[in-house]
Amino acid sequence: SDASSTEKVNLPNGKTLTVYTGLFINNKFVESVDGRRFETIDPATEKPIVNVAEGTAADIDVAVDAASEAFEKVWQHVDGKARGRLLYKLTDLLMRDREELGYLEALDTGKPIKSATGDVEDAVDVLRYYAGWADKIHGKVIETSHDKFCYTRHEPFGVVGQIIPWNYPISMLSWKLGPALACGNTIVLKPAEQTPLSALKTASLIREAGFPPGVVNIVPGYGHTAGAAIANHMKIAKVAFTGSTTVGRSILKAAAESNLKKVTLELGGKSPNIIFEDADLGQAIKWAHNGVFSNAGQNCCAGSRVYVQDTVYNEFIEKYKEFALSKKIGSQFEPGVNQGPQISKVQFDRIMEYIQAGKSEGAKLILGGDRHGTEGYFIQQTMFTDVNENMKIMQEEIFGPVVAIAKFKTVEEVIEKAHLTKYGLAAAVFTKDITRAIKISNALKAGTVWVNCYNQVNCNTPFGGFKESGHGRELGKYALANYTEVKTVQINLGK
Ligand code: TXE
Repeated sequence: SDASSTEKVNLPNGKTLTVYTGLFINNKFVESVDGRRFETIDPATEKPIVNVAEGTAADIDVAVDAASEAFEKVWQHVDGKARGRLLYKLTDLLMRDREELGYLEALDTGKPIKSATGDVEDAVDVLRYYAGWADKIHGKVIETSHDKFCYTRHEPFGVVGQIIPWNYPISMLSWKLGPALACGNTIVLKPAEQTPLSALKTASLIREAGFPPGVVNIVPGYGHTAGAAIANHMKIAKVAFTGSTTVGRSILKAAAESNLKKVTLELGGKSPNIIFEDADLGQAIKWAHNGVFSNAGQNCCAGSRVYVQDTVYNEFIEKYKEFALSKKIGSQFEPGVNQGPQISKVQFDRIMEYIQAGKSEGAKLILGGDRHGTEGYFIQQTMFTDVNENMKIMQEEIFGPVVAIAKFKTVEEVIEKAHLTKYGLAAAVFTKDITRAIKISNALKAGTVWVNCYNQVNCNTPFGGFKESGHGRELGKYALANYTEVKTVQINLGK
């Protein structure tokens, strides 16, 4: 029974949630090998929610064995149609429990309940999309010569490892589980230590949907222990990671030094958002705000460098500030809240250091710059102007509600400046001139370019980074290539 692995948690809005707190291995919630547990906290109150079982390398071994046996004995014999049906069943259960999952996600991440519930719905979209792919994954017949018959098969790897971050816990879960399961792999996944709860609740639904034991294993734990064990594991054939560029680099190293497992990485960004004088300024402001402040700035594709053409610069800044002031900061369950707390004390401190760096390097603070309130990891919406590309706040990913606004004159100048970071995840351009929009989109070194919008990510459009923002693409048909090996079969029909 799960009795020892669930707890009741009361929410400020009077609701009570059942929270799963064990490691999920072989369709059972279990304690960790060494019995350790760690706290997950509510970032709006800084108070612990529950203690969750803490997986370490020994638990990853157990989970990999489970996943490996499930692959060999069961999952590789389950055809695409049946895999798709299981994924669809899971999405039905996620929709059934959507409200509860939204509350759980809001509680664990601090994000407003509306955003959290939206994330659950996005995750369902992604899983449904990949459910549809499960029976459409196949190779090709390739003509070679008249006395040969040659075809390819797109085969699953077997056991794949997946490590996800805390900014969009349930979305990241869906981006990882969907394509891996559609392609027929079994999984050992580690959620971020800050946000294990929605993944564990989803685990209970995976079991309820009827996935065979061992197909999906979810092991909460820390990065340097459980995460590193996944990256180093000799029996994991592929690892997918979303998180910091520093850890992404260490995962690539671990893969190189262990079994050369295949690696996909979705890492940080410092995305430029370019606004021309002919843009619809009201629209540009709305999107530029959403671009950096949504999810309290904890967004890998955040448009944290806003470049505004000199002729509309002053007007833009005034209106941008005014728009920001119309937004409300507060805890998850307060009505009408737009921005919640940062995820943790560590992130809060890191962001405050960046704000300090901005000030001491001579940028002009025109809004915010301080904590919001007295309890919880809330930070005011913060805007800097008078910045240049040498400043820390123009080079490094802040991952908080902080935007740097710069002025430019010409297209050539702004493209050159846009490229002066090591990242290349996303970019945006605002203009009514279609030729200019297309030429700039072609020129920008970024995995996604938005024109007259921001943060538009769909389950069927590829997402990933140029340069040090990552390896490979997630979402869309492109993601399937990350979860299959291609086998060429040559048959001799002659002598
Ligand atoms: O990330 P970590 P952190 C960026 C963002 C943020 C910074 C630090 O700039 O300020 O990273 O955040 C696991 N081996 N992004 O420290 O450490 C960890 O347990 C294997 C961008 O939280 O990269 C968690 O599950 N795994 C980003 C996951 O990696 C390890 C989202 C992410 O944590 C590990 C989050 C190790 N040695 C942060 N160390 C995005 N691209 O969206 C940690 N982990």
